Amino acid sequence: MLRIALPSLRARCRACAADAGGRQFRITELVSADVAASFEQRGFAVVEQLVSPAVVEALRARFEVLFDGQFETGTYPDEWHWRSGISVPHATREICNGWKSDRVVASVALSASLGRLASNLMGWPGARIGQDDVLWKPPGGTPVGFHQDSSYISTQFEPYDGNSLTIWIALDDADPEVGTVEYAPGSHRWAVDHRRVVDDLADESFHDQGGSGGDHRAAMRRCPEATALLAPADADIVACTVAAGGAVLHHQDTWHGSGPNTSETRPRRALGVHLIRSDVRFRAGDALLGEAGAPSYIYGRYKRMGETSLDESHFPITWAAADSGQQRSAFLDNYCTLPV
Ligand SMILES: O=C(O)CCC(=O)C(=O)O
Repeated sequence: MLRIALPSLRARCRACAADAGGRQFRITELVSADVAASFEQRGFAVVEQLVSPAVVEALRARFEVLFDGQFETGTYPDEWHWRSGISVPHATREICNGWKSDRVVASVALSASLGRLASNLMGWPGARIGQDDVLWKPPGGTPVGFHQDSSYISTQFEPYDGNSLTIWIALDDADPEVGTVEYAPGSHRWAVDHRRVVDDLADESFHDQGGSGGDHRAAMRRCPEATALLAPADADIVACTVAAGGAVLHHQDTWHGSGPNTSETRPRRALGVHLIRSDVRFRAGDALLGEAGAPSYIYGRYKRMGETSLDESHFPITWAAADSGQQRSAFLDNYCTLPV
């Protein structure tokens, strides 16, 4: 059960911060009671105007640069799916942990505002980045296979329940034509079989773009609840229409993915920010030693041998409550360049 102090939630923005050119950078910190209620009941919620137009413009300007392999910090991102001249042009493009390569991406993904928003919504003492996703679905772009973020994020950490949250920020107007994010409402309450989702990780991954007969929702259909609870022909699936600068928040166990971009002209760019509870620990076990239960390959490579604490170099704390005994990782304020 989520610990949401509904009466204390109210729509509020940080005071606008402007750069030397007078552009106003802003990220919403708190969400309305309606958003919190939708998140709890349906497993996702739309937040209009989460970030200001200046933030959208600043992020959009990094896409060509990043996918061209120009990494401002000199550090490669942890994953870089799609390269100009090599990859299929219409494949959906993804960079994971762009925050390590680009300080504009870092400014948003590691902002205290998003960490505070997540912590208030989830009842956490603080938030860390789990990973970011720089997502670019070009005109004609391929679908994203249905999955639960818990299958590759939450299952790596303890305690499991409610330990991660995704904030998907639209950088173009997102609607069904361009393959916006789709959700199975209420699927965060379906039974979660940890062993199954971890074992099936390869099949259910983001990049399984409908291989099973061209159906990008195929992985979800293996859940008994998908047949029992969804209306025939997936009539219950919700494809969220979100204007650029708006966002969708989703629960770690909510089944989601997206269809193809059927537009011939409109790209669908987004920044996914996957935040985790600041006081989680890795599951015990080290994969290199062949130990049972070890974290899987995506996150396990950041685990220190023989211990379960998280390294702030990979999982910086972006916001922490004053009484949490933790604090925002010291290096972030010098590292992040946008005034958000
Ligand atoms: O951008 C998409 O279509 C899917 C994004 C996603 O799976 C996520 O942010 O968790």
